[in-house]
Amino acid sequence: MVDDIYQAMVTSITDGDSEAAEALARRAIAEGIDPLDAINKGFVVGIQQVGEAFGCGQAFLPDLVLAGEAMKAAVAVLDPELASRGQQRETAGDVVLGTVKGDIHDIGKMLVGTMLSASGFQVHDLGVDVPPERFAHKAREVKAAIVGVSALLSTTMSNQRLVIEALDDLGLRSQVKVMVGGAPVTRTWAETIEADGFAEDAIRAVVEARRLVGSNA
Ligand code: HCB
Repeated sequence: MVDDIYQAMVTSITDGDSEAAEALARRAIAEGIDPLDAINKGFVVGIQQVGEAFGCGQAFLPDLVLAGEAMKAAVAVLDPELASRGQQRETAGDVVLGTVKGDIHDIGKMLVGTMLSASGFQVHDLGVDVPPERFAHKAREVKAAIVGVSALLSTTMSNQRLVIEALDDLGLRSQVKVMVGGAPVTRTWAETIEADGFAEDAIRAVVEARRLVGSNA
């Protein structure tokens, strides 16, 4: 039953079991399960449960680390499968993506990057703990249409504003759209810092990115 495999995926993440997560991701591909469903109905549900348990003191930092590693192991298997579904499309635009300075969370950013690539965008992932100037210089180098900025901590959210300022400093603000996201980020916050776009998950990030480049690709 498909529901059983989704439940096993959830458990592999809550147990922080990278081997099981990787094996389940491979099984999903072998059984023809949509890789996006595997991520959203299985693995992401697991990481959300770990986050909630951490939030109310029922899980601890090592649990988060193990769950994060398991999540990455699964996504690493599913990523090429997702990307291959978008291979035939024309490039919809270049996107510079990164997690703000001071922040090392990268699972959500990775998913956004995967989905944008699968949807025809050329993604330049700068990784985590990225200084504002690095976003701006990379945007100039690749003539990016969009800069996607992730922040997972309420203490690092304000660095999204600094990325916008860094683009402004290089005279790029009118040419590059900024899309922000991350668990604590809201549309209201996006409007406050005058970002051009906001997305609460990787699927909506694709819709938002298409809107920002004015494309239906
Ligand atoms: Co981390 N952590 N963590 N963590 N962590 C959170 C984020 C808390 C909410 C947990 C809690 O308290 N309930 C919390 C932040 C509280 C706050 O500030 N409001 C927290 C904390 C406090 C910390 C540390 C400070 C803990 C400590 O050291 N005391 C520390 C921070 C270190 C640092 O960054 N300097 C820390 C560390 C870690 C790890 C390393 C153990 C691990 C990260 C592993 C990794 O990323 N490689 C980790 C994890 C896994 C989490 C939780 C459990 C999951 C985050 C995650 O991956 N979510 C998280 C709790 C939670 O969020 N429920 C917890 C799943 C992804 C799919 O969702 O929101 O990241 P997402 O991304 C979405 C969405 O936001 C959007 O699309 C994505 C895909 O659907 N999106 C974008 C994201 N970026 C976008 C950019 C765009 O342009 C557009 C859309």
